[in-house]
Amino acid sequence: ELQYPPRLNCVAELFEVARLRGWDQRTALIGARERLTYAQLRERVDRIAQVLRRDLGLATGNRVLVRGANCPMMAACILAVIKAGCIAVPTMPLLRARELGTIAERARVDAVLCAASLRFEVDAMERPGLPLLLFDDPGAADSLEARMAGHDAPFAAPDTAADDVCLISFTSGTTGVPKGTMHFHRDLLAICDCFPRHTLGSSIDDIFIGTPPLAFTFGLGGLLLFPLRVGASAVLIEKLSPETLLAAIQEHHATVCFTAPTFYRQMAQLAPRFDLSTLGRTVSAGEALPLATREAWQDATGLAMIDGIGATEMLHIFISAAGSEVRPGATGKPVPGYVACILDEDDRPVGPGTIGRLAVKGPTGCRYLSDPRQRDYVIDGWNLTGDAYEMDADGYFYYRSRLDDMIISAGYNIAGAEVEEALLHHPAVAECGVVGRQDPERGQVVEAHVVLKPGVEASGDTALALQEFVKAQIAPYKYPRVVRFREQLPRTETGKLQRFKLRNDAV
Ligand code: 3SK
Repeated sequence: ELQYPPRLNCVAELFEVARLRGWDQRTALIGARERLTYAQLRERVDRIAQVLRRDLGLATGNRVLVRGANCPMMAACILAVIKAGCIAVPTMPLLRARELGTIAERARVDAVLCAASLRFEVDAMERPGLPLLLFDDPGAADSLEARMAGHDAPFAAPDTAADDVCLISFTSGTTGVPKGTMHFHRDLLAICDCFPRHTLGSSIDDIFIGTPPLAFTFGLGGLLLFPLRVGASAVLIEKLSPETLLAAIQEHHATVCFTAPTFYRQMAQLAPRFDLSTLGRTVSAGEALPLATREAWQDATGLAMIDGIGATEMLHIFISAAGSEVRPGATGKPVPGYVACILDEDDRPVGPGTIGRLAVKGPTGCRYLSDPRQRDYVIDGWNLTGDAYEMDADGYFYYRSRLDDMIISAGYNIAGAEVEEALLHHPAVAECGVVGRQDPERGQVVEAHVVLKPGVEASGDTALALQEFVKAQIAPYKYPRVVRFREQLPRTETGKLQRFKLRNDAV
């Protein structure tokens, strides 16, 4: 059982621990243009917090939308909003004005902190009177940095409760309808004290690196909170590609990497060109990890992947496995602090070997911001993540599909992920997504959307070869009766495949 004091500001607590443990001169954040020690980051956070409270007149509980790519200033803004007793509403850099406007309205934001290079969409939001401060805007008269210069550190955090909301994280999920999820001060510490402590095994010597935006809780935890909790360093990369990530791992001697399966799949091909010898742990989340990707990464680097399932609603990873606990094909076991079970359609737990709805309980949980979908997500204290899973007799959990991705064809239940897994083993396939297409005879048929590797012809013969290949690997009734070739697949900004767009032909 995790215990936190009833009065708590999680950011003040992170920095106080860092000060008491003597980490002030250690490197906290490494960006493209600057490197900050713990003391420098704390001072920056304190100055921004004072701008928010004193210049903008914000009060405890006010909400601040933060927009920027992964860089030390973006990290400092998120931390400062929370330390100021306000609620951070971080947003993904690729969001457009309409999406930002919806978030600003739903979260009832009181101010905006935005990287100057991303201001265009904020300006286009048309919310007159909403205070906006820009950062990374050299030479501007009224930038955030100019305001910060007018304040002295240190800043004493206002009194907040452990279960005051400090973060509203929006998820468009894979359905495209955004939901705000609210998280408490104690939640942000709890995720640091679960997965990284018990499964990942993070330490002060670690150098964290990866791709998820800080505005996505996968990145907020993995690239900011987890390192800060143990006195480690994080490399924040603004311009990401498989090559730049591999080069940065080599340059900064990174030890822990967080990214999604698609990135690992691409990196596996390029890995032999880089010295990745410092890398000890590679975490995959954000999407189910296909076995083919796990194997390709392991063959290329010798590293066993740490798979994990998390959710914005749960803040971070709650089922995972590392080291000798890894069982290929399984996501893992509940991270210490969490419990999980499989429920049938009547919300009754089922035993090993039966596919059902994943239910999870732990120190974090779903609290939607005024959304009727709360009723479906939390039942009797259990969070229903929307995933179909199966447990084995040893307590390992196996991903089967998203519940709404289960294809029912001629009476068979077919998990799209299993067909994707089979297709990904074919050497011509770069990426694929499998959905059910309505069919008058079979109810639904399996439809595969395939991105081919460069040089492979998108022809009827290739489609036939893929169909035969799948039939040879898994039960033949699961083969894709329809194969459609695509230049690319529709993904959310966090890399999740948007199957609803494939189903609706909206690609
Ligand atoms: O959405 C996810 O898949 C996820 C994974 C890990 C940590 C956090 C999140 C939201």
